[in-house]
Amino acid sequence: MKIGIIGFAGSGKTTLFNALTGQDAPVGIGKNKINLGTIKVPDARLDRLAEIDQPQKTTYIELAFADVPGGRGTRSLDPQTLGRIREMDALVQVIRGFDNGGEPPEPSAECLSFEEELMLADMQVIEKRIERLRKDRSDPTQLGILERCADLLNQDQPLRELALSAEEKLSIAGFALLTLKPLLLVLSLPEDNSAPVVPEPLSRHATDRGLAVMPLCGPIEAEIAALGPDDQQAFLADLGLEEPAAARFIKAAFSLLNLITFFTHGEDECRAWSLRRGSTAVDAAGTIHSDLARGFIRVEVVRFEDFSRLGTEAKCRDSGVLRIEGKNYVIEDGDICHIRFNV
Ligand SMILES: Nc1nc2c(ncn2[C@@H]2O[C@H](COP(=O)(O)OP(=O)(O)OP(=O)(O)O)[C@@H](O)[C@H]2O)c(=O)[nH]1
Ligand SMILES: [Mg+2]
Repeated sequence: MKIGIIGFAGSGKTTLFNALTGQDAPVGIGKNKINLGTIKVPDARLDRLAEIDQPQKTTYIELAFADVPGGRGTRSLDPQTLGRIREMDALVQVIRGFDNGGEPPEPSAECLSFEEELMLADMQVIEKRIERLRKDRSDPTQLGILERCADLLNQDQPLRELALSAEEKLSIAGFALLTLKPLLLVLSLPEDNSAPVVPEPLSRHATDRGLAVMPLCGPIEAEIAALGPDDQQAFLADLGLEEPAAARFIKAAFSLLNLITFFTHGEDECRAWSLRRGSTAVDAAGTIHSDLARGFIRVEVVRFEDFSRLGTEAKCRDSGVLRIEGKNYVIEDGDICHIRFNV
């Protein structure tokens, strides 16, 4: 899962990147370099599985972050930056809410003007394609979808607002449209002790768009991330925070992307996998390996709670909590899956 940290220059992207990954990438405007990092998603259920199985390897879900530098000025999204953003599965837009000695922060205006840039970029891609399709008439269905997209953008609405079926989404997936990507807003706050409040205009805009806003103070969170676990707890308690930014962020990202966790386990490896809510057993198999999806026969499913209580697969089988499901079974959060396949 690739998450792009985007926003205008100096909004606090690299600082957030450091807070999430625990890295020490240089902050300051104009460090025109992309920073890449991953975090493992802590998972108490996976820890419990590993405690029971004592596998050689325990593999957590990983989130990959790319801190994409913002250019200067208002038209900051050059083709190279846009190209990088297009590769991402989800976007986090950082909005400056702190004073930097220059222009006072205007979170809501900043949010809108960045959104405009993304919409403009989408419009350029769409218009070009529409023009071609009108000429060569090769794909009337796609043309229809893109015309609906263009109408919406002309009304200053991001494409996320458009009700597209899964099939329609697939038909235009190749364009990697930016305002179709799931988006989380992060408001970077002053380093004083004031409560983390999202100002009214920004929260109204976010509500209108159905977006969540996560307020945080980047430099403080980056400092916390750099501490060891014990010091971290003391520091957080001092600040009245329950969890570091990374943990809050992971929850927000899972809910934004509508993800659930399922598990596979054995003597070799205990592993957590992320999956879109509503996905089937074959989708889960495909997440693990394309061979498993291709040769899928059935899946044996045990709920994490049952396995944790009973301790072995044999006991789960004997007590009737191990189920055999077919390819259309909808995977639930916390399912432990053993996929039977034949290729
Ligand atoms: N008070 C406060 N200062 C911040 C916050 N986030 C970043 N800063 C400060 O703002 C300055 C710029 O932060 P960066 O994280 O480098 O900004 P950026 O968005 O990566 O900038 P570019 O890479 O040029 O696009 C640094 O001096 C940070 O310490 C925040 O949440 N609160
Ligand atoms: Mg930066």
